[in-house]
Amino acid sequence: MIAQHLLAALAVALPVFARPEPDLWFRAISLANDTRVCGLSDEAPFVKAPKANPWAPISPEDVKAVWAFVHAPEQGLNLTNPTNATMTDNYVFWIDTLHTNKSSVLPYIDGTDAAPPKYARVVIFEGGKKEPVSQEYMVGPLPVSDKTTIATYDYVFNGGSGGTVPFNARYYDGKRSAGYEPLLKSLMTEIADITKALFNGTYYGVSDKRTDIVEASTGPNSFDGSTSWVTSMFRYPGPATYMVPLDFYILLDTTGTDVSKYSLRGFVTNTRFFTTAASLRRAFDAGELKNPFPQTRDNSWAVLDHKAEMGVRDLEDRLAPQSLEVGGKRYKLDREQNYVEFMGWSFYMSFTRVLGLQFYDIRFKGERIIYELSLQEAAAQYAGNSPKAANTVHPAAICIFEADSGYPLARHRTGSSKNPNGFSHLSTVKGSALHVRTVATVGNYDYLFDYAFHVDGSMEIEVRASGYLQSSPYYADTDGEFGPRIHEATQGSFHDHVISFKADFDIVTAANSLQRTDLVVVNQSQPWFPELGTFPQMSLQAHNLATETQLNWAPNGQSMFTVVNPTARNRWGTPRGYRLVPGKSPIHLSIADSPFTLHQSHLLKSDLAVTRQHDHEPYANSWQNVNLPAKPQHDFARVFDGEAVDGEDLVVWFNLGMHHYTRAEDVPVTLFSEAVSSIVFAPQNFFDRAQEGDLRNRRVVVSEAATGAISYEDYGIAPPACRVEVQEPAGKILPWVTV
Ligand SMILES: *[C@@H]1O[C@H](CO)[C@@H](O)[C@H](O)[C@H]1NC(C)=O
Ligand SMILES: *[C@@H]1O[C@H](CO)[C@@H](O)[C@H](O)[C@H]1NC(C)=O
Ligand SMILES: *[C@@H]1O[C@H](CO)[C@@H](O)[C@H](O)[C@H]1NC(C)=O
Ligand SMILES: *[C@@H]1O[C@H](CO)[C@@H](O)[C@H](O)[C@H]1NC(C)=O
Ligand SMILES: *[C@@H]1O[C@H](CO)[C@@H](O)[C@H](O)[C@H]1NC(C)=O
Ligand SMILES: *[C@@H]1O[C@H](CO)[C@@H](O)[C@H](O)[C@H]1NC(C)=O
Ligand SMILES: [Cu+2]
Repeated sequence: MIAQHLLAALAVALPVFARPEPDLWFRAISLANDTRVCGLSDEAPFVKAPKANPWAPISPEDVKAVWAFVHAPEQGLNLTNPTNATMTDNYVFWIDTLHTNKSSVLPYIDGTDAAPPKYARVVIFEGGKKEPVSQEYMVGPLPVSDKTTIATYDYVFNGGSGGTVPFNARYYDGKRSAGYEPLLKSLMTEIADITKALFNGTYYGVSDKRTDIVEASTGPNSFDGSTSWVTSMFRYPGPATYMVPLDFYILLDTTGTDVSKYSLRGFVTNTRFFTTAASLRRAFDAGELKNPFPQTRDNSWAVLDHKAEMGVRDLEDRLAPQSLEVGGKRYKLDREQNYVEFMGWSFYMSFTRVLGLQFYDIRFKGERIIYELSLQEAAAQYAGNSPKAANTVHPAAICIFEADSGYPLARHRTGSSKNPNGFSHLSTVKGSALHVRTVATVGNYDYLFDYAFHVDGSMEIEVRASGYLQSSPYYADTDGEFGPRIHEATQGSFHDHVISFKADFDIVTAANSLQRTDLVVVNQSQPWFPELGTFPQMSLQAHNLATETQLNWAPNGQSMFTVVNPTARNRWGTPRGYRLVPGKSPIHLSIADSPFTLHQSHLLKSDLAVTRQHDHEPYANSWQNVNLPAKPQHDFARVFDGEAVDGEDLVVWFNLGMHHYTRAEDVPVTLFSEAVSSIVFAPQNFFDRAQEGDLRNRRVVVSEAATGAISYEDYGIAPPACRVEVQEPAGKILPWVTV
């Protein structure tokens, strides 16, 4: 194991020479015989964060105190405990940490001001009001004291209604679903004989023992909050329920709080729409409804587990390679402050319920690169379906580790040993990165977010998705138009995933510009080649974007986008910057004007955007936009009001994602290996030279032709004299799944 790990770094040095350098091999092998055990599970060294983390999530005690504060009768909120509440009561939906204003953080983090006060963000579903709404509040300062007040949280939403969302557009939580369940139950009971005959399944209500199909509703539930509806599909239950959908849908009108007014909009099956149970029955009685591809009740084919029937592969009984921090951990942590230092990098982290993991004050060698890096939204748009927004990331699911890059950071051989007096000089530098990794299970998919801090000062963000397709029943007549058939009765619905991020770059200072450098072909003539006349040449034409704008990566990569500090120059006089380098699958949403996403998530419709930083514009989106595509609570498009961004505090927004061209290999689940998208932020004249010369994890081998002597330099960095013993953590979690 250890030998394998070292050789990944060293193999590059060896093939140049006729014989392997004996010392290297010996060191690698001798590890196994050492008596001391490598401290692989040692704690990372402690480092005290320079300042207490001003972005930290509010404590559980604060959440409890805020809970008590809003429930106190003197607040007049007339709240019912959620355990007992129905959709027509007022109850707390969630309590989270309020985004801290940058303007109040900077004087603290960069100066001598006190830390800004913390606030809670509270969502209260106010179904018990005369005009029922969902309302966001801010409660603070925290901890709760007699100075604490409650106010509506309006200033981050530009849709015109602040933190208020009409009842009809409110998120469908369990209590809202319970409101339409009686109607669903009665309609589905009325046609139980039909669903039984067609699909061998019946729905008599969610808690009825005879029910053997599950209802799953999809958003949006409203366009503008004036009406509300439910679109439900049915599936067989089980661990792989997403993969066993039935060709049966029901649409309900669920406008308002009076459930006696809820009604049927219609049934869909056999790609026909029936507005009444009677018309459905007529078609059924006439023998017009069919189920040519019966779904299987056996989920086992779609469960992610070992399939012995697929056979064995030679040597696959051996443990696969592992990534081990054999030299001891090379990063330091202040766990209390969520602060990390690694090879010149430093940063703080925070979490919120809505946005998950966030990074703040990302510096390299003491200089700020990014003030805030945060996820904004994870959306999926289906061909013929609709988006689901992410709103939960479990803060415990975070992992920090350093790993081999899998390639040397740099390598070069120079000189020649053919010349009798010559020599050959081979140099390689170890490549590695600190990874901060988090996995969020959002419905049918597990998203793996990986933030890699490379030793050269570049940073890579990568998102992978694995999990069940929101598959559809197989329709023989669609000819793969919406995705291929992937099982007897299942079709893999083609769809887009788009995941948006905010990167508030502060290259050295807050005053930055987004520089666009176009690689253009120009006609030139060169006096020393008169015979060529004019001929095409490549040239670079750079300019800073003047105002807020949304834009796309250029075809063939013929534009470079760099966030620069126009007044900070490197030694060679060039503005210091970080380049935005599109990585794997740099895409945006395919449909710009779908009614299901109309004004709901404008950022998803371009690759990039640049805006001016404002305390009242911390987000690209609102989590409650999902049911307001026609009249969003927050419309990212409205942020673009012509403000200047050249030499200003700017924010870059970008998307990762994939057009999910579904395939049979999405069974049982989509693979992380293929469902991946990434971006790199790389120094672009930020420094005077590459950030590798100060690394001692490198090897230089010089061979002299005349004497045949080989000299070897390891800069004192040798493998530790210890024996690797992998201890499986409690619960038999194997090393490769402890992400
Ligand atoms: C390590 O120990 C094994 C088993 O005792 C022995 O066969 C092998 O030669 C030793 N290797 C070295 C490099 O000492
Ligand atoms: C829920 O209602 C029951 C019956 O009225 C009551 O006994 C109980 O205390 C209530 N629970 C909460 C958490 O308010
Ligand atoms: C308090 O809320 C309940 C619903 O939970 C509602 O019936 C009642 O009218 C409300 N009281 C006031 C004073 O608004
Ligand atoms: C019909 O569904 C039931 C479960 O409700 C199952 O036990 C039975 O095997 C199914 N029949 C067929 C023919 O699939
Ligand atoms: C270069 O000159 C050629 C010949 O005159 C012309 O066809 C071409 O369009 C020119 N290209 C550019 C980039 O101006
Ligand atoms: C943050 O800034 C906004 C806009 O200037 C302001 O309205 C708001 O009160 C500030 N929030 C806090 C918690 O200070
Ligand atoms: Cu997908």
